[in-house]
Parts: sequence; structure tokens; C-alpha cells
Amino acid sequence: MLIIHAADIHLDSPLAGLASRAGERASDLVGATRRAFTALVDHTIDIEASLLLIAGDLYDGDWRDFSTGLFFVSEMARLDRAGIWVGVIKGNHDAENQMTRSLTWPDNVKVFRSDRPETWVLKDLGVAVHGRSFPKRDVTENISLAYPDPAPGLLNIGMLHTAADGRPGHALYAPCSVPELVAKGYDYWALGHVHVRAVLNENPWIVFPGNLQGRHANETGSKGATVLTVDGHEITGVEHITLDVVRWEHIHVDLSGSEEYEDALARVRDALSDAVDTAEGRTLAARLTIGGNTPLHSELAGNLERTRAECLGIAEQVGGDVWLERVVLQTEDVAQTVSTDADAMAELLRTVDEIRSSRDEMSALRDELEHSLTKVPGRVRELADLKEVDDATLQAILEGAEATLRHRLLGVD
Ligand SMILES: [Mn+2]
Repeated sequence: MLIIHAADIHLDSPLAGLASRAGERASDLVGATRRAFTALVDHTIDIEASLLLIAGDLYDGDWRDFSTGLFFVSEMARLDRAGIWVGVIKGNHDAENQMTRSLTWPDNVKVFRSDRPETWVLKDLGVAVHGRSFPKRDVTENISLAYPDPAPGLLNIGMLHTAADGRPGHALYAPCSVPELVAKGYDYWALGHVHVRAVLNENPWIVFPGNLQGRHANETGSKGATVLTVDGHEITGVEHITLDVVRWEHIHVDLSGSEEYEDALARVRDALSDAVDTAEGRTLAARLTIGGNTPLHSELAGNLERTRAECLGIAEQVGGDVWLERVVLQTEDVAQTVSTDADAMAELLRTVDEIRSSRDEMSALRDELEHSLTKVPGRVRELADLKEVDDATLQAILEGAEATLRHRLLGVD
């Protein structure tokens, strides 16, 4: 028997901030969560799994209309026709009190109650599933402690939306420890909430499958679900399967020692081409960072618009379906930095260094920038990725300004 464990589907997640930058790609990206979910249902049917478990955050939040729910109904109906059961718990994003709309699900779908943990016994499968939905977004107590004892003679699975003992970037909801989960005596803990796949324990299994589809540039790499192979009441295999339809990656290109513009472009092409191979035919959404110590620095940084356009041009040529979410230039030119100290250039570089190393100067710069930005329409700020002037953005702006000035001063004129 096969059981599929998925979590953090975030159906119809709006990919905030991204849609406006993505232009004509936007609908492709926004539709990715649905297409990945369809791939999950296809796979569940193809391998003739008996049970699909969804461990919270099936929805990204309250539905804007009924289309999200109707999509889910149609996918569940396909599983119903194939005789496949589905167990769902609600997480922080789709907690009971976050949802103002609801629909009646097909009979094969079991949604766990939110006021206390309960056990769902699937006699024919020899499985007992224990679970509890989030009643509200911020569940801060350890709800695993009240989960029922294992049912004797059955395979026992606990479904829990939790940050476990804390994971970077994830709110500490329903905290619990691995020893506490182990002590419950279940065979498998089907966790959700943490978007990076993680196997916390193997005997018994305690697994975060990760989210089904990356939603932004910080959710990189292969995404999917976990397949359990069950023999009698014993789990004999736990395997990650890839189901994402858009692959997010951070691509780093090192231009150290590169002296010719054509060579720099060739390195970018190689890196993009490798990433396309890794994406195996999926749309590749990539954040491209170009770094390293190179005499090309001033040329690249001095004309960022061209640098960016060259990268977009390469992306069009590498063979796959590639969208560059952002091009980040982090090159430097050490040789130039230590150049003569008697001229205007040295004065300029010193001034920039002084600003950079002074907390007061940096905060004055930030204030000035933020003041100027108040005159820019919100949508334009979003497009320019300047909604928030954080430290990294400020540094990047300063470096860009330095490179531009340097390029102008050293330029052929
Ligand atoms: Mn969550």
C-alpha cells in the first residue's frame, strides 16, 4: 500500500510583489500552485495510492471567491472516483477562523476538527490517522501533547502543522520536540508548515515534505511530496517525489579573473544552461547573482541596464523556459580600489567608504532615499523592488552609485 504525504500547497498563493515584475509571466507563476496540485493528484492516481494526507496550509488564506474551493472539489472528485481517501488538517494560513467561505467536500475527504485532536480510522486500510486543525492562525501551545494514544493493531499516523522545535523563517506555531513526538508511539508523523523538506527522525518517521511548489526566489530547488510504502502495518519506504512545475533557483556566477566582456557572458550562459538542465523541462525562475573580482566591474556596474539586458538575452537563448526574477551585480575590482590616492577618484572612493562605514551617514542616506521614494508611486517602487530600503538594498544602491561614478570618471570621454 502507498500513502502520499504533502503539505503547504498554498493554493492560489498570489506571489505578492512578484506578479507586477513578472509581466506576461505572472499568470504562469500564479497558476503554478494549481498545476503542481494537479500533478500531485495525477501521481496519487497513477501509483494507485490508497490515501493522500495534506498536513496544513492547503490554502494560502481566505478565498477571494469560490474558484479556489471549486478547483479543490474537482481534484478531490477525481480521487474519489479512483477510490482514494484524503485527510486534511488546517494550518496557520487556512485556520478555521481565517476562512469566511466554505464548500461541501466529496465524501472521500476528511477534514479534522479544530477544537481537539481526533482519530480517523480507515479499517479497510488498517490505518488510524490522528490529527487536529488550527482553530486560529497563531496556535502557540503544544497541541501534540493531547493527541490520542496509538490504536492497537493499526498503522498509526499523526498529522500536525507545527514549527517543531523552531525553523528559521517559520513562525513558531504549535511547537513540539522530536522526543515528544517519538514518545507518542505512532509509526509516522506527517508534519507541515516548514517549507524545506526535512526528515527529523526515522524510527519512527517524522517528516516535513516541504511545500509542493516554490512560491518565490527564497523557496529554491526541487519541491514535492513524500511517498510512504506500507507493508502490513510497517512502513518499509519513505521517498521524496518531485512535483513542482516552476523551479526556483539562485544562480551564482563568479567572474573572478574574467577580463573580456564576451568571456563574462559565456560564464553567465554556462551557469544558466546548467540550471536549465537541473530544472528538467520545468519553467526556471531564477535570481542571478554575478560576483567576483574582475576588471570588468566598472563596465558591468557602470551600465547596469545593459548588463541586465545581456543576461535576459542569454536567458532567451539557453534552450529552456527561463525567467530571470532579478539580476544582482556584486562584482568588485580590487585593482581599482587600491589605485592612486592623489586624484579626484581617490577622493570619491574615500567619500563612499566613509559613508559606508558610518552608521550615521548610512542612516542619513536611508532617510534621504526614503524621503525621495515617497514621491514615487507604490507600483513603481514595487517594480523597482524598492518597497523597503533594507540594509542590503542600501548597500547595493551605494555600490551601484560608486561604480557608475567610477565608470563615468574613467570612461573614454
Ligand atoms: Mn504554515
